[in-house]
Amino acid sequence: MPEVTIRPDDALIVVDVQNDFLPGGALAVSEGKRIFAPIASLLGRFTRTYATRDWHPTDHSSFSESGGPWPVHCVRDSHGAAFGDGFDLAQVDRVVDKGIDRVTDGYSAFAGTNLAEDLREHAIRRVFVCGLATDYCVKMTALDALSAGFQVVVVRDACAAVNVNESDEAGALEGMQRSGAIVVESADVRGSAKERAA
Ligand code: VGL
Ligand code: ZN
Repeated sequence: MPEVTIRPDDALIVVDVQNDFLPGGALAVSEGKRIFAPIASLLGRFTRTYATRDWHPTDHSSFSESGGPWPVHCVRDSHGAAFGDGFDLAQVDRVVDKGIDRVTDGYSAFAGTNLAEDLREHAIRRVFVCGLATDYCVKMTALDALSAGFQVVVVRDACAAVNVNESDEAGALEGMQRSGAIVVESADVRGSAKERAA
């Protein structure tokens, strides 16, 4: 896999590292815990860092009781919607809430948010995407970033998949690459756009 060096016009987008997507949560990604160390290794190295939150109303259309595919998850202000312990929010410049109205599925960090405008305001041209889940919100965020004209780097080991079907992770990575994203490992991300404390 390729190496990539962080530039001043790069931003980091950490997608949905929330209790409900972590082991013990309502929609747990079984390997969710594995992403904490790779994410920690990325935090603090970007000009600008975003963390998204799935932030649903109690009657969200994606919930099975409303006819959707998922169990109730990430209801706004609930424990399940809170960021997972061990995710260092102090290193995040902006939290982006998504899926806040009843009918938007909210997979993409760009859907119904002003993330694209915020990135442009800060002269960001490339985004590094990581978090949960590779096959839903990470994928849709990466694809929308490409559509909005940003270059996209997906940090594979800093993501984990729901894998409703066993091959969903591979399919998602392939789909993102086919659309123009670069997929790297966190160990192959070099440099920093920020002065780091010694
Ligand atoms: C997600 C399913 C439903 C995700 C969010 O964060 O990938 N998946 N809502
Ligand atoms: Zn959701």
